Amino acid sequence: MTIFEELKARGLVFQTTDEEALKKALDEGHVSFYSGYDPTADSLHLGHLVPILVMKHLQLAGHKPYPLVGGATGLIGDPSFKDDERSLQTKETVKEWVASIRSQLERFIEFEKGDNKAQMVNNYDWFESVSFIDFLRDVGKYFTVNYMMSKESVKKRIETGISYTEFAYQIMQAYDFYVLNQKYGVTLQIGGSDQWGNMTAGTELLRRKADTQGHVITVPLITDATGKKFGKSEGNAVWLNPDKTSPYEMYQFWLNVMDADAVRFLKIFTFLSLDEIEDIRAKFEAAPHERLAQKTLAKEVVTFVHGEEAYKEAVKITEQLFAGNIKSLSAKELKQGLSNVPNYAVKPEDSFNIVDILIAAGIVNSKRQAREDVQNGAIYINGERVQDLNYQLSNQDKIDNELTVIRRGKKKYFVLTY
Ligand code: 629
Repeated sequence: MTIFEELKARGLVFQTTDEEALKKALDEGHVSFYSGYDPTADSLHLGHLVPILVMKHLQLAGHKPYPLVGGATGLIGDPSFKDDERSLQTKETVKEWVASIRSQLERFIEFEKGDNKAQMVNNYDWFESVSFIDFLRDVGKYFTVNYMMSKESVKKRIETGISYTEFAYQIMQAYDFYVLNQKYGVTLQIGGSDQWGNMTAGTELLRRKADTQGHVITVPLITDATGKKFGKSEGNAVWLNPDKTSPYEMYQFWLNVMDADAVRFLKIFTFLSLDEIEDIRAKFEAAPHERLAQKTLAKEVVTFVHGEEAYKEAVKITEQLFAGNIKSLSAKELKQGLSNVPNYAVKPEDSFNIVDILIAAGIVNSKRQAREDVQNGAIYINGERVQDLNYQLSNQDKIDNELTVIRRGKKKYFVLTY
């Protein structure tokens, strides 16, 4: 199987420019390619992972990646399929975000070894010194306003409103493709399907200004089996920065993938061979309740993004929480595993009596209810049932001197911090 056939078979190709020419280029030798990431936040998220994985597949097949951080384009704002104008971030903020995104990208592909090792580029390096006059004369001349307005990605905004700043974005991205072609021989750009308009503006500029054929591959925008946009956990983006989305949370995200999506996602998000995935599919379909596909997905992606240690820790947290073994977990692990449960910061003047603390922490509403719960055996401190109405919380109940876990009933958790 060629790399292009492999990408297609995995569901990683949505659309391409002239397919025959693209296949020929990939078959014939080492293609230098690029894919861009704008600093619109201090971290990448799961939506960015698909083109990163395609970069990795292409690199493994011998092609040379030029991941680009948009130090310049991040100061402008890509309007593609956005309903509203973006608010501009300060230059300092964008600079900080460039640094974080750059160091995230560095972890996913090979930058050290081989003649096709990746090279990071930042479009600020060439936009910084290009003059407005030269840009309009040397780049703007190749684009008619009619062409720029006809892009699906901005069509709606032409009616509802778009600044000249954001409207110019597509020719900035086009110019990047041209610069990377001239400097490094880059002839292929990868991006999500929302990037088609910007990327083909680039091949247009390559053709007209350099008489060169450039290629584009878009990856599909991932949706789940119900057609919903993928990559959100309880309404929030799943970030690649472990301080924003813990490895445990990401692990849970993959574990909870619907059966109907799991095998498709294995092809998209892991590097397991299609044969291995076929094997998993057969076992999974014979015993879906064992969730082999989800578990494999969670293992592969969390290990790829956060490393093996973090993956093992996520499994440990999941298993111990499930078994109610609070004491076998550290405060750090409990904070990951219970990040979504209500938290109460105990005040020095609070009573440490179990009944009082249940009320102070808002775990129950009345003294009567609190007494009843304790007596009925519904209250657990760090996994152990407490039925004594006179129980006083003490230092022994503080895990790592930091927190106490209270459980009410089967699985309602609360955390006390000190
Ligand atoms: C200069 C900037 C370039 C080439 C690309 C770019 C960035 C591009 C963009 N991409 C999205 C982003 O940065 O805005 N104009 O958040 C994002 N991308 C990954 C995928 C995407 C896309 O980083 O292409 O489709 C998400 O899956 O939205 O010379």
